[in-house]
Amino acid sequence: MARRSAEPDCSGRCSTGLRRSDRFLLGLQPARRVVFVSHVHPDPDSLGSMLGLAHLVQARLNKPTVLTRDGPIARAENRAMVEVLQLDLTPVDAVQWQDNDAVVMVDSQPNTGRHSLPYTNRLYAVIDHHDTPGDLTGVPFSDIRTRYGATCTLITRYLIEQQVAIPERVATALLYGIETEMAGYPREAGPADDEALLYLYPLADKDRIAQIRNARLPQSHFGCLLQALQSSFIYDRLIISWVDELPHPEHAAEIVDFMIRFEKVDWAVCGGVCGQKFVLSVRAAIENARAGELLQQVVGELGRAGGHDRRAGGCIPLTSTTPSAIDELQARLRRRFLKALKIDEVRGQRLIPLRSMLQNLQS
Ligand SMILES: [Mn+2]
Repeated sequence: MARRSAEPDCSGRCSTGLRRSDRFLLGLQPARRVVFVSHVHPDPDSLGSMLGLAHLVQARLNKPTVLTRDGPIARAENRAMVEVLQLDLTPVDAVQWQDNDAVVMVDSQPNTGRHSLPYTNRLYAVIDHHDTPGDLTGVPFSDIRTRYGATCTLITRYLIEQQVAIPERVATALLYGIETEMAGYPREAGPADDEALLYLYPLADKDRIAQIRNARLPQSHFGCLLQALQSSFIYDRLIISWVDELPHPEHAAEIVDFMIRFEKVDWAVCGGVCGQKFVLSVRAAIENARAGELLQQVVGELGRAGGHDRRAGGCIPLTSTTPSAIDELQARLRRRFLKALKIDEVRGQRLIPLRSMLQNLQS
């Protein structure tokens, strides 16, 4: 198993003897309020990280905090997390900015195209674990640990370092945040992630976790899934599924999470139109897949992409959503995926043969 090795400087003590969590808190002293931001359509790792850091700031500095969301939260489990844990999230474009607000970005980096925060000049800190490097110029504090499976792991370490007691609600959010980042096989996790999970488990509300994990699905999920199954083509170890219209961008992620379990493939790609954008999601079932880099290469100048070793997402702004324009884009992306994965451009094979689809229609 090529597990992630431990960070060489785990304690993060620098020459001043301060740990990273000390420096993080020290720099927040002049702030009147701390506003937490993350990437678009925040996921459990973002939500857990914001909640965990807000708890640290309240406990250690006794300052008011604001948790935000950038765009809607669509995935059923993520919506359930917000409801079950009663997370109070302010839409990022509705924040009443005040002088002396310090902004802390978690699970994302500035200028990666993954957030719509207009005030990156107010950024005090960036805390993240993504491979997708952003522009950290002028940001006083940053802690980027790409070896960690989750940003929540890093936040849990801050709380342990600062000896701050973790209440049940915060522990539940952090645990679920780490757990979702480690879904799939092979896991993208290391000893630090497992340590954090062990620490949080006795503190978390397992019934609430079960409630979130088994969130009820909207009707649109099944329509997208059917379209994806009917459109899926297999090319060697790759399966590509197109959905005409994605009511929520996160349906693409739900579909690849499902398709990657197909025993004959190592790569699953799903794409579909969501408003004026073409949304892409990728999963890999092999180690050192570098899915984030692969998707960046495939999307190239057409849009933006990023992610991790085995999971990636991207989006392409559309100038036209006519069927022929979408067909053309799909064909282009398919060619690029095949090229990037060094798969001969042969005729793909349908996952579900047309014959059986027609039989179903007739009966
Ligand atoms: Mn994350």
